Amino acid sequence: MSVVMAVQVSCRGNCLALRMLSRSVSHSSVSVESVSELDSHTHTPALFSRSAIGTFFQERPLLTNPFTQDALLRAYLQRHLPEQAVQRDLLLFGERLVSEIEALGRQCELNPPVLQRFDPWGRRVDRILTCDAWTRLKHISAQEGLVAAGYERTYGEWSRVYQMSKIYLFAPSAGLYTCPLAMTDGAAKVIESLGVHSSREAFERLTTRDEKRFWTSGQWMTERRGGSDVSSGTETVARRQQDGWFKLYGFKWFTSATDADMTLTLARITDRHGRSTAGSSGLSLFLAEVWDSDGLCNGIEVQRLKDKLGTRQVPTAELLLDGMSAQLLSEEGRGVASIANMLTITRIHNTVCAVGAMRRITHLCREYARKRAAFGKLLKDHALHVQTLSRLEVETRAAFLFAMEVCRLLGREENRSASDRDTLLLRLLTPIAKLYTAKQAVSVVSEGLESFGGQGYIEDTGLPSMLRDAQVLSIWEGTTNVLSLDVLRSIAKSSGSVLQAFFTDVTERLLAAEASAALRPAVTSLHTSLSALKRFTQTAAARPTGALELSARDLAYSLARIYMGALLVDHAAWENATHTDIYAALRWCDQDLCPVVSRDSAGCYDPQKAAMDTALVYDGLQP
Ligand code: UCC
Repeated sequence: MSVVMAVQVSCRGNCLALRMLSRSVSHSSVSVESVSELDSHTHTPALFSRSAIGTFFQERPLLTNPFTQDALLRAYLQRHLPEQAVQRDLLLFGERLVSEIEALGRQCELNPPVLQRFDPWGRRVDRILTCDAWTRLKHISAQEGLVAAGYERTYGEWSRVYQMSKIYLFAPSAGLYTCPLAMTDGAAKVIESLGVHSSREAFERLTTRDEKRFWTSGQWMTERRGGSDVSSGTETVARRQQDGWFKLYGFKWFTSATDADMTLTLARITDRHGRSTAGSSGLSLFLAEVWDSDGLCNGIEVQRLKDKLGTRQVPTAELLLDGMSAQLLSEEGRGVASIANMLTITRIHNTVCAVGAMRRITHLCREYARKRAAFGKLLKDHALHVQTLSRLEVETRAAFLFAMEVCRLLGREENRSASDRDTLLLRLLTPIAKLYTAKQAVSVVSEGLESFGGQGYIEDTGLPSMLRDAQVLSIWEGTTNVLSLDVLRSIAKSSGSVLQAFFTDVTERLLAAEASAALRPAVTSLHTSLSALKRFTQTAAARPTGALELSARDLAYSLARIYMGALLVDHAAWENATHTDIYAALRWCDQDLCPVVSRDSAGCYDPQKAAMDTALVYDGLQP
């Protein structure tokens, strides 16, 4: 059928549908199906007609001010940061998210970046072209102080909570602009902690609210040999120049938000014979501006942009560094330890963005359930449906409190008000929060999409991109297993002090909540799990080689679940807590809070089981 015919048929169909609507309205006992359309010539029932489309359209879930909708965020701030100025700023920011930012984020999804390799006259330019909305989001990020607020420290030790509350609200509307912001924040943190005088201008630009001066930073760590094993995977070399600067040569396999103004990257400094040191101790940290004053790459060839499952809004590129001019930022050979500060910040951003995604989908789901009817009533009146949403809510609340606690600890450290215990907890909890909330985000967003039925699978609702974008959260900035091993690293490096801090902190929170009879089942369950975990960790050192590594992921999960339980209980024991706060704490503690002990009892960390795991995985594999 031609397009014209299709339009004509469609118009006729619409007229018929209108006629039928008036009939079905005036004779309400007559259903649309029973007045089935008769072909006007043959008087036979038509198998399909325009009228069959009907007049019903599902209402879309509306996004309203995400700050005013968020009971837990508001209660948390009321408890810890009840500043009028913060409330006002978040309220206005919430309005701006709905009226302006949400649409920009969507435009970024629909207009992904492209690589312009040559100019019209054949000159190699390697420009990464992003849409106007992406640029606008950069300006808004500066104006709103999304990085700056972390460094202005207006609210002392609560400054990070304030900043991250904004990132949390921003993330699900921001078309992944949170990615460059995370790295920008991380770069500012590295420069600040190294106190490097020569990069003061860079620091000032990364942390300004002036949109014209604002810079974003990249973080180029990943090379072809591996994104996780940075120490042996980094092949890029740095040749010292006479003026003290360096020229970098190498291949960066994944660089995110490559349109950034500057970047931090690792390379091996060569001696005059071209030799360099292998391993972690051979790596140094460099700062480089990405573009020169003519907008041309600084000794960089963009090989191609990556074609990704999600985060399509973000330009992610493969780069050949062919003499990139850079300045040494860290001490020689201290690259990994120096960039670890950046990893802490980007992992915290990752956590906050994961919670932001969970919060957005839970809000959309509950909104939709008030509008969508099935089986004769609204979804919100189906107990099973609401039970499912309530479980998502519990996950989101636990994740929110965890994320905010890590931000609070970071704020205390930066405000120089952190106790030794705070510092130890920050080191231990950062990788745990990142790895656990990333997994939660994928599962909560996926379940959330399901609650929209088929609509959750339809691209132009904007819902599928939420799932695609959530999937990266457990990959970049350290996969779940790499971070689980980082938890072991933090335990080993502190000779177990991070665990002591953990046990003391959880115990104190539980003791403070013991007076509440309503919370007793949760508190008891947490005490039991905590004791079991303590026993496990006390015997861990005596286990056969390899057993500890096998338990690393379950250990991280156990630490996460117990800590999140303690935070939920702590929040629910607050004098202004509500019944829902108590209920959320109880429901969280229904689950196995200490899987490392359950799996240990089942013998999962026995080296013989590792051999069985291998046999199972490779069962049937042909050579
Ligand atoms: O770049 C990427 C994408 C960018 C997009 C960012 C946006 C994210 C936010 C989004 C929001 C929506 S993805 C690439 C990310 N790559 C990684 O995350 C690397 C993963 N690999 C690791 O984390 C590894 O564990 C390494 C590289 C840190 C391990 O290296 P080594 O050399 O094997 O580690 P060592 O030898 O154990 O540690 C070297 C030093 C030690 O300090 P010293 O020398 O003083 O003893 C460690 O204590 O580094 C220190 N260190 C740390 N310090 C290692 N890890 C840490 C840590 N986590 N915290 C503090």
